[in-house]
Amino acid sequence: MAVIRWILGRLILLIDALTAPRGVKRPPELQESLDRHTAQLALYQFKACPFCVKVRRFLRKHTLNIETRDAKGDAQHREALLAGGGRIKVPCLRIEDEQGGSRWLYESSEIIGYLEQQYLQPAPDAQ
Ligand SMILES: N[C@@H](CCC(=O)N[C@@H](CS)C(=O)NCC(=O)O)C(=O)O
Repeated sequence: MAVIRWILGRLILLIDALTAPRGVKRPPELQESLDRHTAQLALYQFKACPFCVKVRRFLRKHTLNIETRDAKGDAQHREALLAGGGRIKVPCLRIEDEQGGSRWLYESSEIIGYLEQQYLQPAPDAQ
């Protein structure tokens, strides 16, 4: 079973690498501003988890530069996920607020929805 899971994981990574989305190109000042906002985020993930691949592809497609943290191989990140989020389940987005507090968002679709709403919607006065 572990071998089959390993093979499937490699296959997912291979397909992901072969079909990687290009990523939007923004004017540098716009990208820098976006990067400053997304610096408060971290994605806890496993490399070969299909739900994590889904979120990482979304990040790449929209050029959202968000730090990814390996919650499988890195014991510190794994402990932080368990302590902060309450369980070892990935993907999980850690959202830090201005006061240094954090919110832990599970579920790939929820994460993508949050990122779309927070960072990819045009400002109301730009519509
Ligand atoms: N519905 C979830 C599924 C996430 C999921 O099943 N992740 C697996 C790794 S691929 C996991 O963390 N399993 C550990 C667990 O559920 O305790 C999503 O879309 O994010």
